[in-house]
Amino acid sequence: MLLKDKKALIFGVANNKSIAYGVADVFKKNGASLAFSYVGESLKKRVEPISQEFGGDFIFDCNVSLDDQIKSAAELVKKEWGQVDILVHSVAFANRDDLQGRFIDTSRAGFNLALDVSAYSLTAICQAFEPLFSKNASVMTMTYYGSQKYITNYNVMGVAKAALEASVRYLAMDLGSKGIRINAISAGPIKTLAASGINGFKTILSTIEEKAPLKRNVDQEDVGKAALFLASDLSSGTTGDILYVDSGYNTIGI
Ligand code: NAD
Ligand code: 0WE
Repeated sequence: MLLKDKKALIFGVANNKSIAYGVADVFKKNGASLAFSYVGESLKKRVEPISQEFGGDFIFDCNVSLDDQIKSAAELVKKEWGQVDILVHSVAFANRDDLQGRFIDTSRAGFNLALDVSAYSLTAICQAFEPLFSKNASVMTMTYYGSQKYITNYNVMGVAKAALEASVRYLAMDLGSKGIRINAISAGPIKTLAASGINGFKTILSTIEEKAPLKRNVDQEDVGKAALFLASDLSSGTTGDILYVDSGYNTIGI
């Protein structure tokens, strides 16, 4: 029970395929208390039963591009829990049109949207929740290798993930003096809602099976187990870092 008596706030469950769902599952099995965010009424209907399944303490509406909603979320969490031990940021969005064709065609509005929801939101959340983080709290976010190398169609999301990963390093310094750690998990491709309808996604999955050291794709449970390490005291000496959960794909050259 690595997370006994720990309170974990989870942003980014959409359904039972979400990476955040896999993380919640492992956290629950290790004794954590959970609370979940959702965005708008349609996702509330999906998140409510998932929260019930995990015996969640409460759910809350939070569009991470709205400062007011982040502030209200922090107020609610303060009232319900008083403090937060673990915070999971598993949120990204870009216009579908910007995840195909040439990156050079990205509009200013599309760029700003992707960077706002997928990168700045981590800083906005840390800012609002900083007073609620317990001593030795652990924050984590989800990233992808398209931040480091060109990946066909990932386009503006690659730029957003590069900003997200750099944000992790700067937030680690600001929060470090309080004993708070923040890291990113760089997951290999997983078939979730955010991956559905992506051109060439099947090719990406089969490339991993063929080329990655482990010769298989990762799943939500692989990510959940890495998240357990980052959430628990086992990672007491690790912050500002990117932990790859990608069957080793990022380590290969030829
Ligand atoms: P998902 O669709 O299940 O989760 C994405 C979540 O983002 C959803 O819950 C959605 O409601 C939320 N979201 C979008 N816009 C939001 C907003 N404005 N405010 C609040 N929430 C918002 O897909 P997923 O694959 O589980 O994605 C979770 C994270 O994992 C993302 O950061 C994604 O970039 C990252 N990731 C995914 C993969 C993959 O292959 N699936 C690989 C590496 C990293
Ligand atoms: O980060 C992601 C997904 C991000 C994402 C996906 C969507 C699809 C639906 C952000 N915004 C949207 N907007 C939508 O309207 N991944 C790591 C999964 C992913 O997405 C890709 C990938 C991979 C892998 C897009 C192109 C190429 C590869």
